[in-house]
Parts: sequence; C-alpha cells; structure tokens
Amino acid sequence: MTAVPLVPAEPFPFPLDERGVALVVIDMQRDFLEPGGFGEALGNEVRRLARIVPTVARLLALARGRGWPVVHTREGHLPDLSDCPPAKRLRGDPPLRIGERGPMGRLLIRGEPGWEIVRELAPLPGEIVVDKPGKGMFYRTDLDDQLRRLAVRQLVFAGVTTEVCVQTSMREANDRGFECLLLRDATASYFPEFEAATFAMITSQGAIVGWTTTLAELEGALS
Ligand code: TIU
Repeated sequence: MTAVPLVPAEPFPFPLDERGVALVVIDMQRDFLEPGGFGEALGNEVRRLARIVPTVARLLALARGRGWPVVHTREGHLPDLSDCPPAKRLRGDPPLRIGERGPMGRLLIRGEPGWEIVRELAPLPGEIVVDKPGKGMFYRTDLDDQLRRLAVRQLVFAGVTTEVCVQTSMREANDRGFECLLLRDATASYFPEFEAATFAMITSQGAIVGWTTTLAELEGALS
C-alpha cells in the first residue's frame, strides 16, 4: 500500500489518492461571471464571482502539473431550446430569458460568446469538456462513463455557483460513489450566505455529501 496524503479538510482530513482523482471546474462561463450574461439577467450582482478566477487558475495549474484528469463543464442549451424545459426557460424577466439576445449573444445558448469559458480558464486540448443542459453535471451527459474509463474515484470541485450547479453536481457525484472535495476559495455564489450554508450542509453528518478545504491546504498536503 502506498501512503496517500491527508488533506486538512472539514469535517475531517481527506485521504487524497492521486491514482484516481480528477479536477472538476463547474461552469466558469462568461454568462455567469460577466455583466450582460445570464446570471445578471436573473437579477444577480455578478461581480463577486470573478474574484475566484485567479484561484481557479492556480488550481488548474496544480492539477495539470500533477497529471490529474481535468473536467470543465459548460451549462447551455441547443439553439432551438429543445433541451430547455419551460420550468427552466420561464425564469427571469421575459426579455432576458434563456435564448433571448443579450450583449454577449443569445443567453445560455451553446456556441454564443457568453456561453464560452472565461479566457483565463480555457480548457486545454485533451481535457474533458462536458456540455450539460441542467444544473447537475451527470444529467444528460456521458461524464459518468468517461470518469469510470479513467478509473476516477475522487473529485476535487471548483466553480460556480456554489449552491446551484456545484452543489447539485456534488450530490449527483456522491450518489454515484465518488468522494468529493470542494475548494472553498475556488467556488462562489451570488449570495455569500449560500456559500457558507453549502459548506455546512455538505460536510454535516460526517461528510454526508463531501469535504471542503482551501487551495493552500491542498497545495500544502501535496508538497
Ligand atoms: N443561477 C445560478 O446561481 N446558477 C446557475 O444557473 N447555474 C450554475 O450555477 N452554473
């Protein structure tokens, strides 16, 4: 048995096995981070999300340097909206709903400028890019098969937003048997109180959904 590093974490240290870990970066798209996108159309003040970009960039560099598989997700819909149910499309102001035209193209539509991942965090060739129509990264995607082919058992999570697509994806991953570690300083919500609530929820009851840590603690454990 090879000893695995213990990452200081809540609610207790996370035994990180680099033979089966992947990094997952959720939805770091212009539509959520920049003014004029889908996040703002829903009535949110978007600027606090961009503050995590340098931390996520450092995390990506760490994962790439250590040879971990890297997964990027993008939330978005087909131009004809056939994959967007009314329960989702009817949110927000009518002129600013999914599929309507904004300053970065049609809101949350695949291929539009606003749907792109921010330049600083662009996927590299060979990395897994998952296009998802929902909040969870496994809903109507082949990610489960891709991760199993790579013998991935543990997932390190970053991205936005903490209580929507990140938490949903962590819960889906937990049900599928993956151990999940969320980096508190590499995720963000439009609502700071929801970040704290999410961290408390997922780590409660002995890591019922997963663990949380910081990038510095992860880097320290691996150095
Ligand atoms: N609205 C919100 O907080 N999030 C989303 O709609 N998608 C993601 O979290 N990616």
